[in-house]
Amino acid sequence: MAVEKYLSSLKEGIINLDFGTVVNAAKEAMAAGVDPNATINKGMVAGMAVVGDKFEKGEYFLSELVVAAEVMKEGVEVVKPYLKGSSTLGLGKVVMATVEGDHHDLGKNIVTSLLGVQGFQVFDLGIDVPTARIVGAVKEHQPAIVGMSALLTLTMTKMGEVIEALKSASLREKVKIIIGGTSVTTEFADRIGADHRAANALEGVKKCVEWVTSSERRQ
Ligand code: B12
Repeated sequence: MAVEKYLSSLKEGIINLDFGTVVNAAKEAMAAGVDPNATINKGMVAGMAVVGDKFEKGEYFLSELVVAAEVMKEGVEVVKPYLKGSSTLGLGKVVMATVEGDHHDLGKNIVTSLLGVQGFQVFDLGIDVPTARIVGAVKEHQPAIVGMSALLTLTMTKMGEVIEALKSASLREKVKIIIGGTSVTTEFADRIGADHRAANALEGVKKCVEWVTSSERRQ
């Protein structure tokens, strides 16, 4: 089967909320040696974008979003072991969280997996994480990088709150801050004083590697 065929099965499987199609297409794609990053991004994430559009148009309801997310999680689980990296490098620590009020974690989980295989030690605080907990984790783990995810316009502002709290705790200068999520823009990142807004997981991970392997490294 051509690569496009697997990717379109994955995309359609997510759109149709079809666990079987997605899990089988993911397994077959891995067996055929398809790039795992493409499998996630050009297959499943592409399908999820359509699900989001359908939700916006009122064609899908919250229940469909919930199922689509579960289908995607199962698909990503199949692909995870095939994500390759240089995990022996020991690139440093990253504290990662979806900010308070926000329950979206598919993107954050992909970033966390990719950072892990790349050689970072990731402390994933999960979803709906209060600002104080993120600051506490930075104090405790002393990471080189803090990653935050938010998909709701309403919760994005929490990222700025975290940055202000890190400043108050005299921790801001000790970390690089990367943020991501569909509604997050570069202008927003600049406004709140983040170091980088990632367009997608791969680009974000590349930036993290660049930070810790360049002279900019802060620890
Ligand atoms: C799946 C989904 C859900 C699922 C989430 C399940 C889960 N476990 O994550 C559920 C059903 C729970 C959900 C709930 C809601 N959702 Co919702 N959801 C979506 C949907 C369809 C897909 C999001 C997704 O997972 N995409 C796939 C992942 C892989 O993409 P991603 O998150 O963008 O991540 C990528 C990049 O952004 C980046 N990235 C993300 N974070 C980070 C962080 C770092 C550090 C880095 C480097 C990179 C990075 O890397 C990832 C991979 O490349 C989007 C639509 C959309 N187009 O985004 C709506 C969407 C985000 N939801 C929306 C809404 C409104 C809601 C609800 C309020 C609905 C309701 N009425 O209750 C609730 C809010 C719940 C809450 N408190 O958080 C709106 C948000 C509108 C807005 N601008 O505020 C959207 C845009 C839908 C829409 N078009 O209206 N949702």
